[in-house]
Amino acid sequence: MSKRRFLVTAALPYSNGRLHVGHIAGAYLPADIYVRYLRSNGDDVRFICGSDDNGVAIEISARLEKTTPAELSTRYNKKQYADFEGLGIHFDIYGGTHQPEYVETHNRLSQEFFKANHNNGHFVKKSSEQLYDAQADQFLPDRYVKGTCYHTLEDGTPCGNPEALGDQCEQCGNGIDPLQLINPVSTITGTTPEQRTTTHWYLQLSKFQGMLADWFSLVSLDWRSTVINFAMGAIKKGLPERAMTRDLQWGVPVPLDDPDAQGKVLYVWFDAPIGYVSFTATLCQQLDGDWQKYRDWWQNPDCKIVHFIGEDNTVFHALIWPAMLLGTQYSSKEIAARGSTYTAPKERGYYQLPTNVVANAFLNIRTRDQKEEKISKSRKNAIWIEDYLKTFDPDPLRYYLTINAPESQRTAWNIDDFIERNNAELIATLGNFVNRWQKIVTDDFERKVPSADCADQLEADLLAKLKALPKSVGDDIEAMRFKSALGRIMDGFRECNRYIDTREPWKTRKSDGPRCAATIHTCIQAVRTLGTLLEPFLPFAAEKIRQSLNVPTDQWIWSKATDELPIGHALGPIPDILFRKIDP
Ligand code: B3M
Ligand code: ZN
Repeated sequence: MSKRRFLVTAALPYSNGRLHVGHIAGAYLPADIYVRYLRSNGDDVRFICGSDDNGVAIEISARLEKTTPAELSTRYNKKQYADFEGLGIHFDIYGGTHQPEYVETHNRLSQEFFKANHNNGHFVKKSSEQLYDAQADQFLPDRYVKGTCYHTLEDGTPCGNPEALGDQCEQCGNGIDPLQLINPVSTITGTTPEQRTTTHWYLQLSKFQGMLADWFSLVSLDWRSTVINFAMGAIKKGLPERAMTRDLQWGVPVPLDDPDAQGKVLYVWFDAPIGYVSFTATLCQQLDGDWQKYRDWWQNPDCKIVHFIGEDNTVFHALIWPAMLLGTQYSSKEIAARGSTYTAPKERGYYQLPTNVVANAFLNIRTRDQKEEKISKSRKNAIWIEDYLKTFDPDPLRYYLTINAPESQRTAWNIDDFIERNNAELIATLGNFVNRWQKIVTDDFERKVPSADCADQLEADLLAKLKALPKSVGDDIEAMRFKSALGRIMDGFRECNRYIDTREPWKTRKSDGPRCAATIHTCIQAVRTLGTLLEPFLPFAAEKIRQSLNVPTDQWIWSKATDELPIGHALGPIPDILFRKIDP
C-alpha cells in the first residue's frame, strides 16, 4: 500500500510575545499529536510552523520595547522555538516570515500570490479616509484608536463608553467606524489623530462565495461542525471586501508598478498563511536542494493539507485563505462562469484547498477563587511555557491540555485540577500500572517475558480489549477527537489495574508460580500496546516505557502495537520514574 502524504501546519505565532498554555492547547499540541500519530502509522508527513513576523502589532511592540521589528521578532522567534522543543513539539521546519534565512523566499512567494490574484482581477483599488497619527508618522489600524462610543442604546440614551476601540465597543457590543469616534485618541502616542486619504487594494471575497459554499458541502462531514457552521454563517451574511494592503514599513512590499503602491506592504493576514508555503519551500531546499519541490506538497492532489488553528483564526483559514488559493487559479470571469461549482484540481500545478481546518476554542483560566476568565497578558493570569518548564515536565502539561482540550467548546485551565490529574491519573493509574509488576519480573523472572501457559479467560478478555484499541484510538485521532482518543488509552490502563488487582501477582508469586508468570506476561503485553499508543500524546513517558520493554524504535509503531513480545524476550532496565508527584 502506498503511503499517504500529509502537509500539516500549526498557526504561525506572532513573534512579539511568549507562548502560554492557551496557545499550546489551541493549535500546537493537537497538531503535534496528529503528526506523531501519522508517523507512527507510517504516513509521509511534513510538519510546518514558524513565526508571523510582519504587521503592525510587531512594529508597535518593537516601539514599546525600544528596539527594531527585526531584533524583536528574531528574539521571540527563538524563545517560541525553545518553548515548543521543551514540550516535545517538533516541527520539520520552524521558519519566520521576516527571519533572515526565510524572508527572501517568503517575500517572493507572497508577491507571486498577490500578483496572481491581481492579474486574475480579484482586487479593486480604492481610496478612503483613515485616521493618521502624525507624531508616530503612520496610519492607525482600527485597534490602535480609542474614543467615546457614538452608538445609541435601545432605550434611546447614548452608549457613551469613553474606552471604545476603533473596531468594537465592548460596552454596547456594536461595531465601530473609527472615523465616527468622539474624541479619538491614538493609543500609540496618546495624541489626537487627523484624517488623511489613502489608497488600498481590496480583495473581492464575495465573488468566491458560491464556490466556497459548494466546497464546504463536500467536506462538511469531515470537519468540525464549529468550523463549518462559522464559515457557512459568514457566507450567508455575505463576505465583505477586505483591504489586503497597509501603510506600513515592515512587511512584504506591494509588488505593483503603481505610484499608489509606494511605501505600502501586504496586510499581514495576506502574507502569513503564505508562510506555510514559503517555509515548505525552504524545507525542500534544505532536504532536496530544490525549493520548487514545495509544489509536490501544495499543488499535488495526492497530498492532504491540514491546518491547526485557534478559533479566532477561523475566518482567515476557512474563508480568506481558500479564496486566495482559488484566486491564483481562476480569473474573476472564470469564477462567474462556474457559478457555484467547486471541483478539486485533479492535476498537479494548482493549489489544493485544505483537506481540513481544525480549530480549537479558547482555553480560559479558572483562578483559585473559581473565577473563569480569558487568559491575557494584561490580566497577568497566563501560565507561560517558559516558566512552566522551569519546574515541571512536559508530559503532564500535554496530558492535561489534551484530556481537557477545548475541542468543541471553551474549557478552563485550573491549577488544582492539573495537579489532581497528575497525581491521580498519571501517577496512580498510568505510572502505577507500569510499575506494579516491575519488581516481580526483576526478582522472579530475570526481567524476561515469562510463559503464559496458565492464562485463561481473564487474560484472553483483557488482551482482546487491548487488541481493539489501535483501531479505535486511531479512528478518533483521524477524526481529530484527541481527547476521546487519550481517554480510551486511560480506560485501558484502568482496566489493567483492575486485572492485576484481581490476579494479585504479589501473592501468587509465593503460592502459584505459573499463575504469577501468566499475569506478568499479560501485564507486559498490555504495557507494550498502551505504551505504543501513548507515544503521540506523552512522548517522554512512552520513550521510557519503550526502553524498559527493550522494543526497537522501528517496532514501536501503530501497526505493531499489539504484537506480543515473545516468551524469553529480555526487557530493558526498570523504567525511570515516569511522573513526579506535585504537591498542591
Ligand atoms: N499570527 C494569529 C495568532 O497567532 C496569527 C496566526 C497566523 S497563521 C497563518 O493568533
Ligand atoms: Zn458603545
